[in-house]
Amino acid sequence: MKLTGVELRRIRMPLVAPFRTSFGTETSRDILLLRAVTDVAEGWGECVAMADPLYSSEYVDAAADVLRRFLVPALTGYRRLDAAAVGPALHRFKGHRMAKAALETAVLDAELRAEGRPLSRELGAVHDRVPAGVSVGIMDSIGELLDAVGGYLAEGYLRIKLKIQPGWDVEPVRAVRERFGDDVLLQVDANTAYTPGDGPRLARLDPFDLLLIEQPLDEEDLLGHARLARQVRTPICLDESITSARAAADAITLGACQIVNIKPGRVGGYLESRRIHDVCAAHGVPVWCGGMLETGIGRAANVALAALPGFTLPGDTSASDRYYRTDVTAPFVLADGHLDVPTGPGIGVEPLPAALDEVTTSTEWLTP
Ligand code: OSB
Ligand code: MG
Repeated sequence: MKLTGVELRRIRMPLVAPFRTSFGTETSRDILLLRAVTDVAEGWGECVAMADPLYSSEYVDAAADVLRRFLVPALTGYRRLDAAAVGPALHRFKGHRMAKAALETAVLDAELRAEGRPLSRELGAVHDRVPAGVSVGIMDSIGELLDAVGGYLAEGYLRIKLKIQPGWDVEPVRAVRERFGDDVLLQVDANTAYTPGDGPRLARLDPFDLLLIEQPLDEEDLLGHARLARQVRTPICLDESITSARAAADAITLGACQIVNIKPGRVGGYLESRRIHDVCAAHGVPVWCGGMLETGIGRAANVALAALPGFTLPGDTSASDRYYRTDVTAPFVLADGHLDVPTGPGIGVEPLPAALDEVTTSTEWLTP
């Protein structure tokens, strides 16, 4: 396969409701989509970098810049390019995993479409639908939170994740347990908002039987998470800290986590995600698929990944309407608390041209 060029397309997608985390509030997403054009097929990739470097060091303008100046040009001259060659070709450029993931995914989608093979099969999926959880942002009041959680449970979501930060942790968790009972699968995500001295405070969540506490401490603080894991009964799950299969192996060996959130953008793509899945499986560590408020493009690939056997917990793979009034693909809908794994070639979905044009803010054509 030979890469002819890559289109960078920026879209603006208003969220159906503001999404507040310990690092900020999103009301609308500024998203970079990639379309890889090759001699045999075209493929799509969604870059999950956010507008500001608050979740990680990456941000969408930087992703576009590094793709334009370094990553796409590095694929020049490959007469027989395939997705497996993309990682090695980009390896000498440090970091920028979200940008690399988007490029690798677009190439992988083109390759699989040309061969008529679905991404789910390529990755080793064993399910044709995946259980859906939902990530619920920080709210202005407990009443508002209970209304939101009640709505999601009524829709059929099988697991609730509450965003927490100091001052919004024990009370919201207690309120959700009191209102909706002990059977609800419930977990929390701090996005690094706590400090190593917060062990006793986080141990106050133990009585609520949470599935996990996600990323309480700084992303670089593996030792701190290992110490914290000895102070709390609730399992620790890492998100921001897990940037590669090696990081996952290190964190598990150190005792810094008992569960891993796999986000393909954060780790450089779906091929590295599968390696993390395999490392975790070898250690008996459950994994689940995280999300970055993706459109249907990124969601399709995440759902394929979430169908691998080690994904034993429901992911942040919610239906399209949890995020956007109109998606750029046919919407993912919740059926009996699950999303169907796409069965078509590649990622199995395509942007709807009119819907895509409606939200496009700019396009740029890059030749390698
Ligand atoms: O930490 O998992 C996170 C959204 C944006 C950035 C970071 C995170 C999230 C979510 C939402 O929790 C996941 C989703 O529904 O896509
Ligand atoms: Mg998280």
